[in-house]
Amino acid sequence: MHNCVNCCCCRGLDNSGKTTIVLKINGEDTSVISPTLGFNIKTMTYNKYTLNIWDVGGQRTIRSYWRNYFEQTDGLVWVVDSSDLRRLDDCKFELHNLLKEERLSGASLLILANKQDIQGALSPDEIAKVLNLEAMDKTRHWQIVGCSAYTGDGLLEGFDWLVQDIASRIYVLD
Ligand code: G3D
Repeated sequence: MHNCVNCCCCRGLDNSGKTTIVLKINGEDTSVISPTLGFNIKTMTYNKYTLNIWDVGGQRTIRSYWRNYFEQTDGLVWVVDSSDLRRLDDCKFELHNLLKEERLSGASLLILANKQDIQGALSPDEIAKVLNLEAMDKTRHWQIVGCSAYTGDGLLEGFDWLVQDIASRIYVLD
C-alpha cells in the first residue's frame, strides 16, 4: 500500500515548526510516544496519505527506524526553520545523510522553508543554496516551498505538490 509519507526534521533542530504545521492542517496536535522508539511521533492525514512527523538524527542510526516507519516511505518532508541561520549547516548535514539511504532513493522530497513570515528569514532559493540541493542525485523528485505554519501560507501548495508527485510516480510504476 503506497500511502505513507515521512516528515522529518533533524533532532536538535526542533523548533522548526512541525507541531504548528500539524495543528494548522489537522486542527489538533496528534503527538504520541512511539513505544518501540521511545520518542515523539505525530501523525496526520492529508489526502488519504498518512504523514508521520518526527525528528531524525542523534545517536540512533536511521536503520533503527526502518521497520516501523520507513519501510514504505513514498515521500519525505523536511522542515527547515528559515530564520535560524546558525543551525542550517547541521540541517544540511542531516538531510544529505538521510538521503544516502538506498530505500529512500525513490521518495519524493518536499522541503518546507518554514517561518517565512519572520523578518530576516532566508528565501526558499537561499535555503536551497545553503542546503546544496542542486547536489542531490538528478533522479530525485524534489521541491522547495516557502511557507509559514503560523499563517498557513504555502503549506497546501507544498503538500499538494508532494501527494501529486507521489501519485504520478506510482501511477507510472503500476
Ligand atoms: P517543532 O514541533 O518542530 O519543535 P513548533 O516546532 O511547531 O513547536 O514551533 C516552534 C516555535 O516556532 C513555536 O513558538 C511556534 O509558534 C513557532 N513557529 C512555528 N512555525 C512558525 C512560523 O511559520 N512562523 C513563526 N513566526 N513562528 C513559527 P513558541 O514561541 O511557541 O516556542
